[in-house]
Amino acid sequence: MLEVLNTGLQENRDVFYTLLRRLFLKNRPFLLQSDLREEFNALVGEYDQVDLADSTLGHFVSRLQEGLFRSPWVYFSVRPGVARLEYIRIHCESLIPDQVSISEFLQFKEMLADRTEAPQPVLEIDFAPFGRGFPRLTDPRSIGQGVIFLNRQLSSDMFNKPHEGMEKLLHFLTIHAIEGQQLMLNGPFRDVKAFRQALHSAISAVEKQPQEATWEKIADKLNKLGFAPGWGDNAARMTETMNLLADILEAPSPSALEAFLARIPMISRLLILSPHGYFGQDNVLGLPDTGGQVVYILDQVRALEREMYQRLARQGVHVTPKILIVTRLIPDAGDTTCNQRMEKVSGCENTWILRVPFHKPDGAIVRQWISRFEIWPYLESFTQSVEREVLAEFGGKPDLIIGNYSDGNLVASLLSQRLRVTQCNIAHALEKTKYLHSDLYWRENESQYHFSCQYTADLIAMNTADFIIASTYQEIAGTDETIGQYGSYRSFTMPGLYRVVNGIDLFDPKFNIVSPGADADIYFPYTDHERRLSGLAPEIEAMINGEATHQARGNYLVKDKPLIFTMARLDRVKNLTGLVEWYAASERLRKVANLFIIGGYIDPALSSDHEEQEQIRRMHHLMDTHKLDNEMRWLGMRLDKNLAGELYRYVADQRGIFVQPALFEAFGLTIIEAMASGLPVFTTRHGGPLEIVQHNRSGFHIDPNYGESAVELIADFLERCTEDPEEWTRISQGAMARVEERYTWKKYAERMMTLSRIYGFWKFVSEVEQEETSRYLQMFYHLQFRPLMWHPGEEN
Ligand code: UDP
Ligand code: LCN
Repeated sequence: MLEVLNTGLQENRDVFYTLLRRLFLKNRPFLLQSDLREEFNALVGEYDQVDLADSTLGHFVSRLQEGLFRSPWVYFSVRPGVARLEYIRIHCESLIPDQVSISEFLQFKEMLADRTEAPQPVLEIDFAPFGRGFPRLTDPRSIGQGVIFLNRQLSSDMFNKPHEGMEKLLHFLTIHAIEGQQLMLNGPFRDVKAFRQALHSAISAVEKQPQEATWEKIADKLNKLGFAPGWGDNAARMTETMNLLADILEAPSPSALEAFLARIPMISRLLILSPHGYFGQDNVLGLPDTGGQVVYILDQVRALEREMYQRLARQGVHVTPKILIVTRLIPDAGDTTCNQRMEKVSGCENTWILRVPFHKPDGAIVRQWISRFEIWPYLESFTQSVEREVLAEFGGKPDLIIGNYSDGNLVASLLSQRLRVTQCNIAHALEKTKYLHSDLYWRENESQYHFSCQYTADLIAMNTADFIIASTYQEIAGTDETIGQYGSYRSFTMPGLYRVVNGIDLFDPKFNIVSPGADADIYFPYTDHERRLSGLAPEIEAMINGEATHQARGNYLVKDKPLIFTMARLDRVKNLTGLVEWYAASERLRKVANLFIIGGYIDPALSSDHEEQEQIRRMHHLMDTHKLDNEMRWLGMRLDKNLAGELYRYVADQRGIFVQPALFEAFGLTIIEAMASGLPVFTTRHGGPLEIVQHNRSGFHIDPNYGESAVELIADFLERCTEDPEEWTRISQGAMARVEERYTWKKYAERMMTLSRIYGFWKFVSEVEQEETSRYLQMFYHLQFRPLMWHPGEEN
């Protein structure tokens, strides 16, 4: 981008000079992309030069990410494209730009934040050297398709170094066992050549059998040849699997390797970690820190268990899979089941929620719910208890550990390092992009949010993970305009603590996009009359049109207007109060629709979360000031899933819409639930929803920072629909089709099980090389994370 700027300067030096002067006049050390663009656009208007916006300078400005200002210097971070960042500094008078390193850029930033004249010595974190020698993607468009790349890499390694590659594969198959049962091969084989001969003999032996013959029928013969169970549940399947391996030995191809590895029975014990919040099956959704992650995991395990059963059975392995979801036991759990140690997951055969309490340093159990921002001090002893309990419950080690969110991923890191088990991370939402400058001004936020712990834990967890599942592409790499959630961990600084110059490599093949689904048994189209739960209609009618109670405020005067519906945890970032403000200010909206909100409590005294309490008070304040009680209804209650599903459909029956106004939304399960029900959605363009919804086809994007435009868009649509009902149907059908095509748990489970096998194999073949990273991360954990864990005054 330096060259681009130089050309831009040759063409429009005067404009750039004026731009910098104006930016300096703002007197703000840190300017964001929006500030920089806004000022440039104002200049474009003044200069009245049509082509200025399309000039080289215009292009440069459009790629600016951030500007740091301290006279006479300006430092810019520039984003030439997705997943790329460059740093340029320029003297405001001489206008001579030069490229600077990320380290220099961050040093300058620290000086501005701390108002110092010289950079302070601080630990610099750089994970890049550990990645040397490991394969990396190169095309940003391939980010998030790591497994495809890895397969290609593994098969080409085998092709180029056949002897070494085949030896490793052979070794892997020879020591492979689940639940103590030897599978695939029991050898011994002198070398690869000897194995190849044995494989061909095995294939001819199996081919002679009737297609449906089981392993037991041929076991004697195959055992003698060095084979163990796991090849298939009948002769036909065994032949296929053996032939896949024969193909790989002959000429390894990515597709054969993926197909073969996907068949190896590797996963029968699955450990899922989700410590924070209220993890339960009833009465919890909408409580603080308790939302999509719980829904995601409960739906995920149902799909995964089914897939695990099927895959083991197809390979002829008679083992009952078991899944444990480990969360925190909360003795004072209100009307939830979070005080029970074990809870079976309904709809599953052998999947359990196992709850393990948090302990204080004196050994006492922590009795009450604590915010996800406050749980860091408890995780280490929690991990130790979890290890003990899980080994006992499983009767051995798990085959795969899946962490969820920052806390679960940290525990997953600690456990998988100790037990040497494949680790998968799911972030759900990384907090860093939600709060502006939360890294730079970490000290200011420390007492409330403890971001220093959280970001350190995130760095450790994402670097120890064997693979990472993201729900969307933008979660990893962002868009043309915005940095992705993982992207925000590439380089950042927490002044006085440490500076990160290479925190995570977005081109690492560990990243894979596997999107969650909406439970198709619950969230189905409003047109599917046969499955509708019509018995719930009176309850829903009372929820919408009933009297005001301790759980409901507002009562519609005109009852037949379509509803603008939203439902979320009452968290500031969800911006439900923002939606109320937009509605209150818009005559047009108030005329065509009523507003219906589900979230939090009506009585702030019932809430134990300070952010939620503040939002509850704000909601009341808005309803009072704008006199909304006749046009808006707010419910502070938890719905069970069936009721929620029927409610979406009920709103659709009346040609309503669903609005998701969050300032940032990592993914947004409510959005796909509403869409699956056939409800047109208007959803924030900040985060995953931008990718879920195709604007004006399966819903609409709104920008919560520009409430007025959002309101116009919604009002336009609702007015259009009154004139032409087909308009509503067009978007409704688009929404249902989109979910069916992209967001199903069946697809999720198939992908997930294949990935866990391929990354499991990759971990096995590359374990020795990863030792250095692991040692460095242990040091980072002990020297950085542990001292941050306890906060002054909290030890007791
Ligand atoms: N939900 C609910 N009742 C509420 C609030 C939320 O049942 O009062 C459910 C909602 O149906 C969805 C989940 O909780 O399944 C919220 O997930 P989402 O991804 O939208 O947001 P999160 O809370 O995870 O940020
Ligand atoms: C957490 C969030 O904030 C949501 O955006 C996601 O949909 C949810 O987790 C499930 O991954």
